[in-house]
Amino acid sequence: MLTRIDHIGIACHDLDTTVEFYRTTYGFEVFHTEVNEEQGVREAMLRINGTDDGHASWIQLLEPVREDSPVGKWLAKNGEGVHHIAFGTADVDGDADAVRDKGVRVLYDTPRAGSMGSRITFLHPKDCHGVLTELVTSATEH
Ligand code: CMX
Ligand code: CO
Repeated sequence: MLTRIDHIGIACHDLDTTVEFYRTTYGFEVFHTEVNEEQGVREAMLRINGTDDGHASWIQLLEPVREDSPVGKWLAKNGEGVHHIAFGTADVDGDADAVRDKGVRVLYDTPRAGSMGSRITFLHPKDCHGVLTELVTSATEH
């Protein structure tokens, strides 16, 4: 069951400059940064609020580490902006299967490694009314 908006993923050219914008404009602080080589991103997680299921909602700022990565390609085509939304669930495997059974393309056979030890998968934007949609189970849920 999807229980929260886990995060909004935002593509940017320069992570440090974008982090500084979120800090000075809204007061959001960086909770965590990492490089995810498999996804081709350097990222910063800004914690926005806690949620009813005991987890949190985040802004995920994404800078590509290579041009041929999903975020690199998207930035070249669209410029900076909202890249994806992510719904949180305690059971990413089960929810991915349920969505697949409804005819939506799930991009990975098995969830992969996401931010902060989470497990993630993606739904094809063309099957989701133009929205790249991520499903995520956070580290403390699995
Ligand atoms: N949102 C909406 N539509 C998107 C999109 C996005 N983020 N990315 C691509 N598309 C659209 C394109 O506009 C294009 O549409 P048209 O054919 O109408 O022009 C179509 O999808 C195909 O796009 P493409 O540029 O040819 O890109 P690919 O097919 O090579 O890749 C996708 C698209 C979704 C398969 C790829 O971006 C992907 O695998 N994404 C999942 C992984 C990811 O995004 N990782 C980064 C975030 C990591 C994290 O959150 O931790
Ligand atoms: Co994400």
